[in-house]
Amino acid sequence: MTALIDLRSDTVTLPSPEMRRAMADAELGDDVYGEDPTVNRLQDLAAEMLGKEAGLFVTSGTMGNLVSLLAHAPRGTKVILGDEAHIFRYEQGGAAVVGGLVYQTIPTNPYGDLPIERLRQAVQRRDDAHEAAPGVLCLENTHNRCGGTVLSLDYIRQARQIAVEQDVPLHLDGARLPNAAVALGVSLREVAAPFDSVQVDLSKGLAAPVGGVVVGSREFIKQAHRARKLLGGGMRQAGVIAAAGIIALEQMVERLAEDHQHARILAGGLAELPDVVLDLGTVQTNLIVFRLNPDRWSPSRFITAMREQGVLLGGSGYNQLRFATHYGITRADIERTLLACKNVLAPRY
Ligand code: TLP
Repeated sequence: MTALIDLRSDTVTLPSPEMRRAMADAELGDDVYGEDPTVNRLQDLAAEMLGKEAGLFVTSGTMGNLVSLLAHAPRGTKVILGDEAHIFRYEQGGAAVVGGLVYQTIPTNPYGDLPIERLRQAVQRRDDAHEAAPGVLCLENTHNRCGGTVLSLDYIRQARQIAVEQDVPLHLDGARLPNAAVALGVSLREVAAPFDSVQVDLSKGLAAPVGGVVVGSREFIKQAHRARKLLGGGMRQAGVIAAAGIIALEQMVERLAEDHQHARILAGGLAELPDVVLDLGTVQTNLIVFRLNPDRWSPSRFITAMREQGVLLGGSGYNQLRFATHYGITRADIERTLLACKNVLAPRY
């Protein structure tokens, strides 16, 4: 019996042998006292690689986004973000629940950017007692529900300009920022530069078992650190997991190119099969988001049929399906996945 090929998410990645060794050997202390040398090293490394003053280790991408929003925006102000943003769709409205913030969504373009004019209107400060004031503007790069699409540096700079004009902080949900940097062929620092704060996940394509980092100015990180404690995110000998995060940043960024290549190969073959609706233009990194002809397939029937062929994939929004390529997936796995898709969608050929 061959093992299942798990393409549900890049979160299923297991730590590399180097990570496991680093975890076993990590120097530890109590991080609530700021005394875990490995956590401190990870935070400094992340800040350096992303070109910001300071960093903070967090338990997850969700916590990274939430502490950022809480640190930036006073109660009663608006979180302005896309209607397909992970923060809006998948994080339980945490900023409203915990921080008394109001979400204002903007329709998302198919490749994950938000129309610039809508963005300008949303962040406009008006002297009007009816309205909640803008608190923070959020972008997502790469964009999960749009299929791992990458925001251009030019677009990000335009958004930056608008945020600066209105004095509204700009936050990036950069859960997959390293994928964006590799796809653009630039450094992490360049993608992060226009943002006041960035959260980057270590446990997705970079394959660490747990956690993410938030980076920004020293003052911002001070506030984010307070918010992390409020949320119960003050971990003690957290260096055990931070050690894997260091390896993730040092060793696992460049190899994302391989995941992107695997995604292109898989998407190219998939798009040729009957009943598949897939815009290959969206396949810019490691995610493939597609639909099937709804007259012939429900997403759950396809997921079940693929499982019987030994391949796991997931849903991604209404009637959409998703494959995610990642560390541990080989070219042979991609060929096997394509064969499984053919067996399910075009059994006669
Ligand atoms: N995304 C997960 C699921 O929650 C959908 C996945 O499998 O893709 N921002 C973005 C853009 C994300 O894709 C995710 C996770 C998060 C934030 C949250 O990260 P975690 O799961 O670490 O809280």
